[in-house]
Amino acid sequence: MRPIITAFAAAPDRGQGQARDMRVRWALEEAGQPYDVRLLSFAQMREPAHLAIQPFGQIPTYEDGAVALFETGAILLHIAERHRSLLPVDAVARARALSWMFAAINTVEPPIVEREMAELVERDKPWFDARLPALDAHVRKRIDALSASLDDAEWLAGAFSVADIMMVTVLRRLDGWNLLETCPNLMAYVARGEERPAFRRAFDAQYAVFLASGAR
Ligand SMILES: N[C@@H](CCC(=O)N[C@@H](CS)C(=O)NCC(=O)O)C(=O)O
Repeated sequence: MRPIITAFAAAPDRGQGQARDMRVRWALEEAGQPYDVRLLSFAQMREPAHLAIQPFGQIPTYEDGAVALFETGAILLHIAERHRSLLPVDAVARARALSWMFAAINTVEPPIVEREMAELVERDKPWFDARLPALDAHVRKRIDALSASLDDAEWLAGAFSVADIMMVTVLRRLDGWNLLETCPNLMAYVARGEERPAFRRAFDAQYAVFLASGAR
């Protein structure tokens, strides 16, 4: 069975590829695995059929007949385990790549999401301007460490891997914040990811959903 993933019927980012289905689409494209997409409204995301797969009522999910998964870390790991090109074969190198994949979602993404949420729900609050520098500093601490670690390497763990799919999609969330600009190697890293044909196919597929929604 072709995998089916879920995605927003109307993504709040207006097709910029920042919703988390983008990382799943990209992994499937890298793997050469065709897939179908079930588009969900916010109301459908709260319905029992979706909650049975994603208990928090979020996207994306992944179903392939054998498994029904939520959480992009679990989904990308599952895809990578089925398509050897996405993780090193050597056990030690594989473990290192997985460390980076989890660092992307567990260490780098949280302060980025915290800042996004503040922009979204606290922008008009009296404390917002005072809070912003601390939020930025938390993000900067993470990206400075990442930048030092990546140094002049092309990818995080040797050859391109699922870790890079996760990290590049996480860093793309910084678009428009002028925080990556002091780390030229990370800007080049994100650009390298975005230049991959599989990234472009994934991006175009989710952008087509935005165009079809008529919400220009
Ligand atoms: N940790 C989850 C996060 C999923 C998530 O936050 N999805 C967002 C879209 S990118 C969502 O569904 N937001 C709507 C909501 O939380 O109600 C994962 O990595 O899959």
